Amino acid sequence: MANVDLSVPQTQKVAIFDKVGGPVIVKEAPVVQQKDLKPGQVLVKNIYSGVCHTDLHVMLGDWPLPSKIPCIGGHEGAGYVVAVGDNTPEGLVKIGDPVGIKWLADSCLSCEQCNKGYESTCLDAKCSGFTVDGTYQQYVVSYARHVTPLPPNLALDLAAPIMCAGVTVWKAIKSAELTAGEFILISGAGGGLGHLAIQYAKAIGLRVIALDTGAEKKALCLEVGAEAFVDFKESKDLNEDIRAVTGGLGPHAAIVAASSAESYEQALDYLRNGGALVAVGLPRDATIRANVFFTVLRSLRIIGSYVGNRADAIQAADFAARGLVKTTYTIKPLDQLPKVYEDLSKGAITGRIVLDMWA
Ligand code: 8ID
Ligand code: ZN
Repeated sequence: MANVDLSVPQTQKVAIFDKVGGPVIVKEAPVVQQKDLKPGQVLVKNIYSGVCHTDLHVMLGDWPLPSKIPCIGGHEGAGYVVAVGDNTPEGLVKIGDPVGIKWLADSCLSCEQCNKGYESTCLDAKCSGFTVDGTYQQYVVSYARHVTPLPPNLALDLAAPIMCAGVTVWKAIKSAELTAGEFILISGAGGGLGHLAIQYAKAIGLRVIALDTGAEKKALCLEVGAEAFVDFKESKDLNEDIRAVTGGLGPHAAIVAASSAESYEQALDYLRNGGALVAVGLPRDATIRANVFFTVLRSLRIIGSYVGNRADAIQAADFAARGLVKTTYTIKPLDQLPKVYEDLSKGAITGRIVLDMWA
């Protein structure tokens, strides 16, 4: 943290949209000052933010739930605490701490869902870049009890994408309840979530099959640990090609982390009996069609997995700090965000884009 200026200026750069569909505009805006923070809130000087496809869905109004308007998107932040609200409980954070800001900005921590560890389904959950302003700004108001303490040896540009892509796929993989040596298929494997999912799965001894398209994504997937790559655009018979690379029976689980509705279409077909479909990708107007007879007779499991809790985030960051998981990313300045959205919508981004909030 050497030489980081922890003072709080009056104004900052933000990327904001004020109607569904955009445009996203980069402009100067006020910084919330310490005296205006509520108890429990912290101000984070944000250094990097990953760009998740979720932010694009939010801006386009792809989902049945609308975001706040106007909205500053972003939920993969990494930076330093620069102010803490008066009467915030002691011991959670202090000025200068490196912290991550995830999608789940806050939850009540006292309801049944929170007590069981399902913090993301708390009815009082606040979501960065959706129901509260997010990380496409230089100074973010977040919540002391939910920011992620970052390992001091994890560089902030590597930490940022872990705060959504990393924690989400780590939780999703755990939800499938597999054993080392079993096959897991990652759909959307060359994207931000997918290429990290390959690495978390490999790190716990799973055998990974990557599903995506194009030579660049294939190269990345194989480089980060997939045993085989199936190209969903080239394949004449997806079901057969996936079964073939898993010794005939299909994977024990499929994490669907693609942003298209089509990616859900055949997922139940290519699973092994007893297999788990873990739904992660959130395309517009998508449905999982499950034949009841075969779901029962093949004992298939269909699991929805939504980000992760505080412990999942700490675990996910720990894998990254130990070098077991490393995001492949390109750094861009904040004012490039509209172009990044354009590329994301075309499926033209391999790995992640990380925005340098100060470039
Ligand atoms: O908590 C959650 N469930 C959660 C958290 C974070 C993100 C869900 N998400 C959702 C996002 O909202 C988005 O819908 O996961 C999805 C993927 O996010 P991302 O990784 O940030 O998106 P990306 O980098 O654009 O990667 C998507 C990949 O999917 C591939 C694309 O080629 C791209 O590499 N893909 C597509 I589009 N269709 C495919 C298909 N039919 C496919 N891969 C395989 N089969
Ligand atoms: Zn995300």
